[in-house]
Amino acid sequence: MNSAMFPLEEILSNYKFKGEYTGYVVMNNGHINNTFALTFNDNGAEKTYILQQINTNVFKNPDILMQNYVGVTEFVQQKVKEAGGNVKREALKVYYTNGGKPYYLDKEGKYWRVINFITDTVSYDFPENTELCYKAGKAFGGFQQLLQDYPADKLFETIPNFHNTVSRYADFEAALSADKMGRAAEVQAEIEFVKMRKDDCAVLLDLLEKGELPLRVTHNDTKLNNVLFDKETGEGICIIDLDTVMPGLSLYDFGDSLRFTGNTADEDEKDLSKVSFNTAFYRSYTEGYLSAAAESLNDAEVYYLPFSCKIMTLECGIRFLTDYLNGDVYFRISRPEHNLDRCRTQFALVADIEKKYDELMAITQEIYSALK
Ligand code: ADP
Ligand code: GN1
Ligand code: MG
Repeated sequence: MNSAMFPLEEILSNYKFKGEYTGYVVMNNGHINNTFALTFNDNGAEKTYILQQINTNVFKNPDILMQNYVGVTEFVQQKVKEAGGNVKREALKVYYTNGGKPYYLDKEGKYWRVINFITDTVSYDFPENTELCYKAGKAFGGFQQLLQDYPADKLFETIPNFHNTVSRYADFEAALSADKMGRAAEVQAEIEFVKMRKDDCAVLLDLLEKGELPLRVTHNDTKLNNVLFDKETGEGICIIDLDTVMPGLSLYDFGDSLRFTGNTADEDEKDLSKVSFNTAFYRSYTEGYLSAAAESLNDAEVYYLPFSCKIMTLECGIRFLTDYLNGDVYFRISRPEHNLDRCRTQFALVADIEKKYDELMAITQEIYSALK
C-alpha cells in the first residue's frame, strides 16, 4: 500500500472517498501534471476518482490556480445543467478536503487535487480519422462558446504571458545567450529557423492591440488528449486540463489544437519525413469548430485561422527549443533529446503549413461562406 506514487495514507485520510481503496492507475499522457485514477470498492460497485499532483514548477501559485479551477468548473456545471446535460459526465468537479480546501498540501509540500472521474470515455493521443477531428473541433469550439460570458475579471493569469509569442521569443533569446548547457552550437539550424520568423511572433498581439481581435476566455491547452470522448457515441463530452483557462485569443485555442491534431506524425517523431500538415484533418476540424463557435467569432478571427496554426506550432517549437537550451526544466521528458525532437517536429510542421497556406485559406473561406 505504501509504495504508491503519491502519499496514499495522507490522501485517504484527508478526503471522504466512497468505499474501500483498491488501487490506482497512472494516467501520465500529458507533459505537466502527475495524474492517477484511484479506484474504490463501494459495496460492490467500482468508484473512481482522479488525483492530480499540481506541478508547482509550472504553476507557481497553486492557491490562485485552484480558485480559477473551481470558478471555471462550477460555471461549466451550471451551463451543463441549464442545457439539460449530464453534469457528472460533462463537467469536472473539485472535491474538497476534510479541511474544506479545494487542494491538499502534503507533508512534503506537494499540492494535490481530487476531481471526478468521467466514466466511459476515451482520450486520443493521435487523431485517427476525419470524424474524430470534426468532433474535437466541435468540442473545443463548444467549450469556447460556453465560456463566452464567463467573467474574465475573475480569472488570474496562472502562467503570465502564456501565449504571448513575443515574450516566448524573448525567453528563447535569453536561453540562447545564457546557453547554460552548451547546447546552442548543435542546434544552429533550429535557431536560424526561429530567427527568420521573428516578425510573425507579433502579428496576433498587434491585431489584439488594434482591437481587431477580441480578448476572450480561452482554454489555452487544446491538445486532442484534453477532450474526453464518449465511448458509445464518440462525441467529445468533456474538456479537461483546465489549469490554463485564462483570458486569451480564440486563435490560440484553434491553432494549438491543429498543431497537434493536424500533424500526420507524433509530436516527438524522430523521422521528420513522417511530419506533414493534414489538410483533410484541418478541413474536418474547422468544420466542427465553426459549427459550434462561428456565431460568436468576427471575420478577423476566421481569416487568421490558418495563420494561428502556423504561429501556435512555431510558438510551441520555440518553447521546446528553449527548454532544451535551458536543460529540460519545464516539459516532462523520457529521453535525453526529447525536447529537441519535439522542437524539430514542430518546425517541420510549420514549414509544411507555410507551403500549404493558400490551400488552408481557401478551405477556411469555403467552410465559413457556407455557414454564413
Ligand atoms: P496534463 O496536464 O498532464 O496533460 P490532464 O489533466 O490532461 O493532465 O490529465 C492527463 C490524462 O488523464 C488525460 O489525458 C486523461 O486521459 C486522463 N484524465 C484526466 N482527468 C480525467 C477525468 N476527470 N476523467 C477521466 N480521465 C481523466
Ligand atoms: C503541455 O499538459 P499538456 O501536456 O496538455 C503544455 C502546453 C503545450 C503541450 C505540448 C501548462 O500540455 O502548453 O502545448 O504540453 N502545458 C503547459 O505538448 O505548459
Ligand atoms: Mg492534458
